Amino acid sequence: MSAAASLDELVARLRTAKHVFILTGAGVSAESNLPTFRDPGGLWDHHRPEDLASPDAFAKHPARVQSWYAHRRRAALDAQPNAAHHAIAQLAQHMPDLTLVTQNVDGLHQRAGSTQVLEIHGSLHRWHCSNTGEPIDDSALDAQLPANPDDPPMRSPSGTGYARPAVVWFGEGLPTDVLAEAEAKARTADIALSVGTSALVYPAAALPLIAQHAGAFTAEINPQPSAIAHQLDASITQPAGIALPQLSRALTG
Ligand code: BJW
Repeated sequence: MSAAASLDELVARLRTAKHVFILTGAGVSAESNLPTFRDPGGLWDHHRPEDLASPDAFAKHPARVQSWYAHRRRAALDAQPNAAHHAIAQLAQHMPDLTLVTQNVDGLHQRAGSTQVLEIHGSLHRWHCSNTGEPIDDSALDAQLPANPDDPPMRSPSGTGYARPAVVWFGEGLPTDVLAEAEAKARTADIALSVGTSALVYPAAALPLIAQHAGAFTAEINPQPSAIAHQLDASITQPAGIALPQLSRALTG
């Protein structure tokens, strides 16, 4: 089926859908110039995940992990939401019930106006003490996070641990309540859309399949078919910043 035919079918289905479920990944922010993880030139092209996005890496070299996340936090704050983020926020205002689940930690969905975003991999914009969990104020981050791996690591205000971002590293559990809500919403969806994710990381990648198993029509929007594309009902091989505004215009214009 062509991308245009899939898009038309999706629009027709969305017109009568009661509950829409959208899962997003790093590809949604690619057009805001934030790199994805696994595309050529992506974050994992330059770094090994186990050196930066794991509890072991943080224990061995907190300043290296902190400085990498400090750079990504700054890049996310400097980036602007793109047409895909805005289209999702607009769609939500015209659908009876839309659940947005994101693997992204950049906060761009919220800045585009989406509310109640389920951040299953956490956020770059919340930091806490690695020992006590005590939240750390933004203003302290700007002043104290190391700019370079060789700078001293930032300790938490209590001094008993280090500042860490509230993101989910490999081997860590996802926030239980957020994941449970995402799974429950997936089970009641009429339509589940997977947008801008390689669908290689679990349990996130299973969410559209949970929706499908419970009876939802499933589709993805991704210029490159993801690992689960062959299992979904439709695949729109376009950038999110092209396909989502088309969907939104067709439904709201
Ligand atoms: C565009 C585009 C455009 C480009 N428009 N698209 C089952 C099977 C196998 C393994 C496992 C399993 N269950 C668990 C595991 C282990 C592991 C895992 O999945 N490993 C696999 C990699 C093999 N999972 C975990 O460890 C998870 N934890 C867990 O399961 O815990 C169990 C537990 C329970 C209780 C106690 C203790 C433990 C945690 C996973 C955490 C993932 N963390 C990261 C880092 C987050 C923080 C950070 O940002 O640094 O999350 S890794 C990274 O990958 C990040 C992302 O959210 C995640 C997904 O990546 P995403 O978004 O899909 O990006 P890419 O780059 O992969 O893809 C981009 C896509 O965009 C591409 O397809 C492009 O084509 C597309 N694109 N431009 C639309 N314009």
